[in-house]
Amino acid sequence: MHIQDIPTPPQKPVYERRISYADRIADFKNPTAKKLLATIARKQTNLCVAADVTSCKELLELIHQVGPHICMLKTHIDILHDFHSSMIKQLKELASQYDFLLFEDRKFADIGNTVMHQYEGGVYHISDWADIVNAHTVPGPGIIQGLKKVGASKGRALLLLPQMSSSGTLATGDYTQKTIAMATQEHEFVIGFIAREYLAPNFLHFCPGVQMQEGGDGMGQRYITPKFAIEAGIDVIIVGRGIYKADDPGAQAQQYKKAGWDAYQEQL
Ligand code: S5P
Repeated sequence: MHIQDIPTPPQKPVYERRISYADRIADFKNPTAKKLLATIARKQTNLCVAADVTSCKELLELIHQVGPHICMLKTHIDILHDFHSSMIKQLKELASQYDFLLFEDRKFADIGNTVMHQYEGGVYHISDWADIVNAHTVPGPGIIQGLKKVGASKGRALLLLPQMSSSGTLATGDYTQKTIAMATQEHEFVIGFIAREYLAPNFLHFCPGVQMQEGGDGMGQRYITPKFAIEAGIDVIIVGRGIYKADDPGAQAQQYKKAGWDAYQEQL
């Protein structure tokens, strides 16, 4: 199909039934999706920590605290003020030691040729270490083609953003539906969505903007609770400040892990 032809999908399906993480492994061809689902089932955690700290030391300390309780660590590698390339080796080793996946929240947003270079090269060589990355669909489906060229042969996976957690987001309505349609055309490489609710079958749904109390941060972020997110059909909750700003991030991660897992089990 020509990349300009994006069919509009049918009405959003209603979230009906929770299928266990383990039982969904067979639904995916993408090895990263399979690995993530197996990790969630094995460690009994649907928690991803958003590690938005700004120094390498803080990042490494946080990983040692939360590593045992998470299925995935989400990074913004470009906010580390003292980034050095040896961090990548350490990140990979810790991901293996604590058994979690790495998600670089790069939110690519340019034409295919540009994102290809941003994903593969530059300072961060993201495709060498990030199991999962994400992309906005503003440029159209060419962005998926560019990322796929680099990531597919390495078994990597892509998430799209049909929705955002922030107030006033433009990612609603037709934009949301067209993004889902783009994902459907690339179902092997695109494994899921950043979303606030269940959007489509056979995709994984990752929800940021989660804290124990509903509310906001005064800069547009909108928080829902782990239970609310899971009940809305979310598969992985993403928690940043709710964990890394806590006095004891390890203990706090355990609380979120329990909240997310209990809510999931109640649905089975
Ligand atoms: O819509 C979104 C998408 C993302 S990936 N809203 C978000 O907040 N995020 C990211 O999730 C954001 O960049 C940050 O890293 C994390 C939320 O952090 P928190 O501190 O508000 O929990």
